Amino acid sequence: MSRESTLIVGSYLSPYVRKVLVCLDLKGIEYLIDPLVPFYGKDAFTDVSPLRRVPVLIDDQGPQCDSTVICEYLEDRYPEPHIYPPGARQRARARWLEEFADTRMGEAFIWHLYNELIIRRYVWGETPDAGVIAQALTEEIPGIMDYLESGLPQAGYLFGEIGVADISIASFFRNAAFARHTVDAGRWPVTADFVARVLDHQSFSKLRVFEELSLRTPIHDHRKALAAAGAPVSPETYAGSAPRRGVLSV
Ligand SMILES: N[C@@H](CCC(=O)N[C@@H](CS)C(=O)NCC(=O)O)C(=O)O
Repeated sequence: MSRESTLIVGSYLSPYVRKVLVCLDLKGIEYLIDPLVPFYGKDAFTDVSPLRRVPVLIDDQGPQCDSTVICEYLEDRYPEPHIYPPGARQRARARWLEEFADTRMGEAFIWHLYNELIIRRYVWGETPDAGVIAQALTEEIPGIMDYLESGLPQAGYLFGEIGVADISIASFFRNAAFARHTVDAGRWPVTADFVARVLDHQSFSKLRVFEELSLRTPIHDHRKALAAAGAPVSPETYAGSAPRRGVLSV
């Protein structure tokens, strides 16, 4: 597909958008990106994303919402190279780990850490809730890390080639790093190595320059700065000027 025919709506700072961008790259699908911070979506954003969440993929088949739906759509439409493993059992395991990452890691790493420290401050101008952050750091994240440590491989990826389960898990650690949280490699050495290995894959590492630029640039200047840095920014945007609260709370 040509670059012009696939549009991704969503910021380089979202772990769910990152997951889709890495999968697109692995499959060799070019795309344009509207790097929308979802709270700034104008009315037309609701038409393509009823929950007002990113990512959204829009192509000749219309809009698709939700990173899991999008990755499965990509796998169905462009099977090679595969991002889900073969066989019912392994596929189910990969989907479970993707779900664990998107739901449980999303809750702790995004809503209770990144959202408190970054979104609350820079989108809403509010003070982070120290209690929510402490609970994430002392209870939620250690529980997640213990679970990952017992199931991740000591070398390579989860199911042979890199795939959606590796990508979904590793993606959240980028946002943890944006919130200045790093894995305690002494306590969770397998997970620390795994995350470093996956994030080092070129489909992740090529996004770094755009992530770091987004982090240090005021939200309204993201499009201009990213286009100047060579990101494939779309000519049109779903962004409006004022932020509004999301549809769901987590
Ligand atoms: N299950 C969704 C979660 C997407 C999601 O929560 N995206 C966040 C950005 S990291 C968002 O759009 N938040 C805005 C909101 O919830 O109002 C997926 O996998 O795509």
